[in-house]
This record gives sequence, structure tokens and C-alpha cells, in this order.
Amino acid sequence: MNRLIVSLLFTSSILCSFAQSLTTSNQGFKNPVLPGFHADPSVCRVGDDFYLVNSTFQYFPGVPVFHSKDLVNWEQVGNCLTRPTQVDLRKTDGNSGIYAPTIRYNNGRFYMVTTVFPSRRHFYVWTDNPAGEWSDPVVIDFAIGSCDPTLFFDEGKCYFLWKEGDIKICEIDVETGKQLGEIHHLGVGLGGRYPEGPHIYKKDGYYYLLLAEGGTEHGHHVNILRSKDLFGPYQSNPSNPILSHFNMKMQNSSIQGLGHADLVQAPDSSWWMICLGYRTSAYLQHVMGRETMLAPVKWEKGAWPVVNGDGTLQVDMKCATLPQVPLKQDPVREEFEFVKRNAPKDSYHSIGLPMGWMSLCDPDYTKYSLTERKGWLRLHPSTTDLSVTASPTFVARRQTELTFTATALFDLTHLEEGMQAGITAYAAPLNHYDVVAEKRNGKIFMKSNVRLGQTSHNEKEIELTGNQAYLRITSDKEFYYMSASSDGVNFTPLAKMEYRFLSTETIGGFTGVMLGVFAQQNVEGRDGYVDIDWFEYK
Ligand code: 6LW
Repeated sequence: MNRLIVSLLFTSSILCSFAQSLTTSNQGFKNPVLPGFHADPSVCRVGDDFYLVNSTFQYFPGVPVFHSKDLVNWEQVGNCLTRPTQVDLRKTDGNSGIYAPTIRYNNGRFYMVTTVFPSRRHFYVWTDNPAGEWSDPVVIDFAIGSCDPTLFFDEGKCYFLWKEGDIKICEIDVETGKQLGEIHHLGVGLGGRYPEGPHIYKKDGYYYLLLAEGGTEHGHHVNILRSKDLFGPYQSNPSNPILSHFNMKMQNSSIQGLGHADLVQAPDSSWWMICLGYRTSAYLQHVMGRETMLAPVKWEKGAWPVVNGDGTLQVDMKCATLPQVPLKQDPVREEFEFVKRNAPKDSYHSIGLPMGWMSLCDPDYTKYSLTERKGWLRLHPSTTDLSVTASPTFVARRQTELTFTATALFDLTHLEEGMQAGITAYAAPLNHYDVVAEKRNGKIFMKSNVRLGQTSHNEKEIELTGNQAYLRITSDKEFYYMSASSDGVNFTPLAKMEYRFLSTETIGGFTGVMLGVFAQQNVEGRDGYVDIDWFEYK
């Protein structure tokens, strides 16, 4: 009888997994797989689990950690840099802070190695649980300068690579970060601008060196070389570049700037490449920063890898995928319920904000509360203005689509005279479009504020009726539109401003527009504050 039950159970489990494989689509996906400002992606696999990290520059917490079972559907499970003792981001901006990270796994430990600017110090943190807290930094003290470090584990040894003029490599003691052995030079790829983002893979008796060249603009592309000896000399793939949109075929693609890639093999032995790219809008400019893209790779034994057939990728990818495991979608309306995490007091995670929300530089956690009024985000204003390169009272999530509507509901009962609070499409301290509620002579006004370089302009303001303010920013790929309402139904247009003046091409730097809320005041020591009931993004 038992034998019969066991065989029935076994048969049913086979049928279930077969049925499951039929129900979850193995066909096609949309790029970017991580939309919005998710630059410099790096990926690794442990068993059936993929983990991916991105650069974050002046934003804190730094280096988000994403998890996936299929490389298409990703869930943010943590951040590598959550404590000010791990990294000093004071006064950093879109050209400094945390540059490209690499995530690797070895012997039960995850490692994330990166570089902090302006010191250009390379360091890594490690953990055995990527969704938890990561270690304090292990600083690489023998190599200061440039960026894009990576780790390569081979035959029980750990190698540290980085770009400093050319691509350099040396063995390190992974417990201490100390240099072991001499520094070897792996060249500059094929001689394109800015050889960077190196990674090494060992396959079929070769060491493969993958790197980006051309700079992270339209000329960006990826080359691969190989050698039988880890320290070279490396021979170039005759079919380089293996990934590029810098050609006539892709000159009109809505995705440009492909580069900074990493390769990973799936449990079914298929190979995949993640990389960065950006989606252009008007004037071939982009506002959302560099986003994470995915492409299939054909990598036969002893052959060179071929990315998606011809080294290009599309928004609508038609290729077969791994069995897709759809994830719970982010809520359209963030209700600011406190999220309990096993985090120490000095971790940003102790504030209880949902994953994906970030502040600037070195935030004062006491300015943010999800517990003083349950279900509301309370912001205590600071005298640090949004237009200062520091840490204003500000928290934001990425703009992930070209067109959107972002609305937040503010309770301004405790807004003091001279205080301001609002919603912002923030690209940089001197490049943001805001809808601001301000208390003046006992009355509350809602106004647009456009900050562009040395210019700050308030186009229009209306008086608030009551204490509940609905502040809104929408976009249509040409303009951002600022509007406000006292009842959440009738919105008064206040201003519109060109998309392009928040683009990377206009501002420079390496980040993308963030949509968030802020509070500021012109004098210290006031005990006013604002409460935000929800933030809706669709
Ligand atoms: C990063 C470099 C790059 O260090 O841009 O696109 C730099 N690639 O690899 C900043 O993201």
C-alpha cells in the first residue's frame, strides 16, 4: 500500500512541475529588466538563485541587492551599504560616491567590491545573507585610483582587478584585502575610450576578459578577449564588439549606450548577459539614468560568446527564457507602513521604509519616522535645502517609466511659518522640479518650483483650503507637469518644464531622476513637521 502511495505522490509531483513549467512563460521579456536608475549591474548565481547589484553614487543606502530565479523578475531584498560606518558619502553628488560594484560568491560568502569617490578608495563588504546586513569594509590599500573593481576566484585563490589607465590584476588575501604577489597588466582591450568594467570568467581552459569601452554614452560597447594564462597575453575576439548599439543598424533604437556588462550561467547551463543601457526620449536625451538590461548568450565549447545573435537587444525580447517566476508587483500606492527588519539602530533599514526608497549622502535618521504616526511618513524639516549638495530631509524612489503620474498626500497641520514640504522630480541639487507647500503669514500656499542651475523659478501658486494637500508631478516624455489640489480631485496646473533639462546629457553625472518628498525650513530648532499619508506612482 505504501509503495502505491509513494508512486502516486512521485507521479503527481512530476505532473505538477510539468504543468508549472507550462504555466510560467518561458518566452520573451521586456527590457530593461530593472527600469530606472540601475547602473553598472553585476550578477552572480548560487544554486538556483541569482543576485544582482547596482551603483548608487550619492544615494544612501548604497548598492541595492536584487534576487531572481529567472534573471527577468527581480525583487530588491536588501542593500550592501546601510550604515555610515561602511562609507562616508558626505557632500557627494552624481559624479561621486559609490561607483560600479561587483557581486561575487565564494565558499559560503557573498562579496561586493566597489569604489568610493572622490577618494577613489576600493573596498569590499561581505555577508553570508545578501538580504541582511553586510560587513564593515575591507579596504584595498595597495591600489588607489580609478574604478570598476571586480573579484575573480580561481583554484582557491582570490584575484582583485580594477581599471586604472589599463586593466590591472593581482592576487589578494580575501580575508584582509592585502596584496599577495605582483600586479599584472591586462592591457586596455581594443584601444577604445575608457576601457572599464572588467570581469574574468574561466571556461573551456580559457580565461575570458570582458570589458566595456567607448565611455558610458552613445559610443559604449562591450569587448571580450581570452588567454590560456590568467595574466595574459589576451587575444581579442575577432567578432568584437560582442554588444553594441553604436552602429547604423541600432542608430534609431530607443535603447542606447549598451555597456558595462556581466555574464552568468544559469542552472540549465544557458548563458546570459546583464548590462546597462538607457532609453532615450526627446532630443536623444535620457532622464532615468542607465538601466539594467538582459540578453541571452550563446557560448559553445571553446567558442566566443555571441550575445542575442547579433550583439544587440530590444525592448521586446522574443527569446526563450528560464522558467519565469512572476513576483508580487510593487504597490501603486505606497502607504508607508513600517517595515520591520533585523537591522541595527545605525542601519538605514531601521527607519522601516520599503526597499527602493533612498535619501542623500549622510541622512539624519531622526528626520524620518514611520512610527510617530502609524501608517504615515513623518518628515522633520532640516535647514539643509534641497538645492544643497548635502543631506536634506528627502526620500525618493526611482522614476522607472518615461510617462508617469506621481502624487503624494500631505497633512500640513503642523507646518510652521516659513517651512516648506513637497514632492520633487530630483536629478541633482541644482536640477529639480518641485511642487511645494509653504506656510506664509499664517496661510499655506502650494506652488511650483523649478531649480535649474543658478535659476530658481516659481511660476504660480494657489492657497490651500484646509490642511490636506495633494501635490502631483506628471510627465509625457516632453515635459514634467506640476499641479496641486486641496481635495485630491480638482488639480490646478502650476507649471510645466522640459524633460530635457533633467537629462544626463544636460546635467552630466551618472544617476537618474528620483521622485520623492522633502521638507525644509529656514531656521533651526522649530518643532514643526509634515505627515505624508501615501505616495502614488503609476
Ligand atoms: C563606471 C563605469 C561606467 O565606473 O560608468 O558605464 C562609470 N560605465 O564603468 C560610472 O557609472
